[in-house]
Amino acid sequence: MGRNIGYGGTAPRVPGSVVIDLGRRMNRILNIDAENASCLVEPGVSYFALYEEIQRQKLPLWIDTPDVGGGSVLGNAIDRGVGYTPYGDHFANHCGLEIVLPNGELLRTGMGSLPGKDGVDNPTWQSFQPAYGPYSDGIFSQSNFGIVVRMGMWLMPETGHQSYLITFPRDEDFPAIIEAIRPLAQQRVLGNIPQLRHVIQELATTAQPKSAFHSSPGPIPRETIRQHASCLPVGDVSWVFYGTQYGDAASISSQLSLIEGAFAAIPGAKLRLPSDLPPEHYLHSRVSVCSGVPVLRELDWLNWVPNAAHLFFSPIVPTRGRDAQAVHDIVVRLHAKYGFDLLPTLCVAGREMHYIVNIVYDRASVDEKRRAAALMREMIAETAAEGYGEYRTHILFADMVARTYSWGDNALMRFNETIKDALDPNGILAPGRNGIWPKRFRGKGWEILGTEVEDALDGKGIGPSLS
Ligand code: EUG
Repeated sequence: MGRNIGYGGTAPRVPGSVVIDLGRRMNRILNIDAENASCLVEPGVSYFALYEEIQRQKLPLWIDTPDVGGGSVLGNAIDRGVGYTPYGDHFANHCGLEIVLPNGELLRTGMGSLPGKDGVDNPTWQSFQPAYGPYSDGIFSQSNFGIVVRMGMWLMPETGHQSYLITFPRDEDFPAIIEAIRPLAQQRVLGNIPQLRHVIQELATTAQPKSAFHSSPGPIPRETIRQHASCLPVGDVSWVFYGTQYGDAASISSQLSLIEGAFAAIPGAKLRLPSDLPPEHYLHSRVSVCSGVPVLRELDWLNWVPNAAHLFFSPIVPTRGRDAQAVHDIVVRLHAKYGFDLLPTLCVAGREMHYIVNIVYDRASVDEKRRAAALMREMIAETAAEGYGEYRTHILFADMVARTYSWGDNALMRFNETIKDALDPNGILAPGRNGIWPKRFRGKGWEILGTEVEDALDGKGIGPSLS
C-alpha cells in the first residue's frame, strides 16, 4: 500500500520504474478462520479493514496493529514491522506466503506447498510456519526477490488488558530504566513491546505545533520542555514508559505489582492508569493500539513543524543500560549538531530494543532537508562504528545501511546478490531495494553512499545517468 511513511512510501529507487499498486484492488480478506485464529489476506488489506471485518463477524479475535493503522497488514509484516499486543512481532506471526517470482511463476511457502485435497488450500497452511526443507519465507522479507500476493497471519484470542504509564523524574535515569525493563521483559512479565519515550513527546502528542511552546528557531531547550511539561498531566518528568498487561484481572494485578516493585528501584517513579488521566491524553490511544484497535493518533506529532515530513532512524540496541546510553549519547550529540529536536521512541524487548528516532522536518525547507539527510548519514555511520545497526531504513539510506553489514568481506551482500541474480537475472524487480542491486546495475554508480541525497535536492533524481 506504500504507507511505510518514514521509510520511503511508494517511491522506487530508479527513475522511470513502473510502480505496481497492490494496495488498490488486491484488497481481499480471503479467509478468516475463527477456530485456528488466523487469516489469509492480500496486500491491499489495511489494519482498519481487517479490524472492521472481524468486528462485523463478531469474532473474539484481536489483530495486531502498528502505531498507525492505515498501512498494509501484509506489507508491514514482510517489512518486519512492529506492533504492540503480544503478537507484535509481525513477521514472527505470519504463517504462509504466496509469491509471484520474477520469472512469473507462483510459489507457496510453508504447508501451502502441499496441495490440499480436491484442490483446496492446505488445511495447515496457516497453522505451521516452516513445513519441510529450508524455511524460505525470510528471503522474501525486506527484499526484492518476489512480490508477495498472499499472506497468512495469526490472530490473537481477545483477553483482558490494562494499559498504564510510568514516569521517571530525571534524564539521567535512562540507563537504570533500561536495566529495570530487561528482566521484566525476559521473564515475560511484560507481555508485549512497551514503549519508552522522552517527555518532549508529551508536548508533541498534544497535537500542538512546536511554536505553541517555543517560538525562536532551533531545538526546543530542555528548560522550556520542563516548563510546559509542568502544566501537562504527567508533570515535570523526564522519561515516560507506556506499558500494557494482559490476562484476567487477578493476573494483571499481580503483574502490575511486580512491575511497580521493579521500577521502585528508580526514585520518584510513578504509575498512572488511563482513569487517572484526562480523555485527550495520549495514553488512551495506547489502550487502543495495545488491544489491537487501529488508530491514527500517532500522526499528531507531525503537527510539530510546518509542512512536516518525517524520517526514521532505527538502530537495534541491546537491552542494557550501557549500550542504550552509548547510542543515546551519539543521537543526542548529532541532533544538537544538526539543530533538530530529538523525538525518541524506544520499543523495548528482553534482549534488544528498537531505538526509533523520528526526525520531523519542514519539507518546504531545502536547508532542513539537507540537515536531515546529513544527520541520518552521520547517525548510521557513528552507531555502526560502535557495532549498532538499523533494522530497517528509508529507501535513500538503504545502500548505506546495507554496507554496514559487511562482516566477512560483505559475505551477506554477496549472498543476497547471488540469490537476486538466480531469481531475477534480468533485474526487473525493485532494483536497489534494501541495497540489493541486480547485476546490470551493480558497480555503475547507483549506490547512494555519500552526499547524493543532499545533492539531489534540485529535484532531478539520483542515478548515474542523471548527474
Ligand atoms: C515506530 C516504531 C518502529 C518503526 C517506526 C516507528 C514508532 C513510532 C518499532 O518500529 O520502525 C512512534
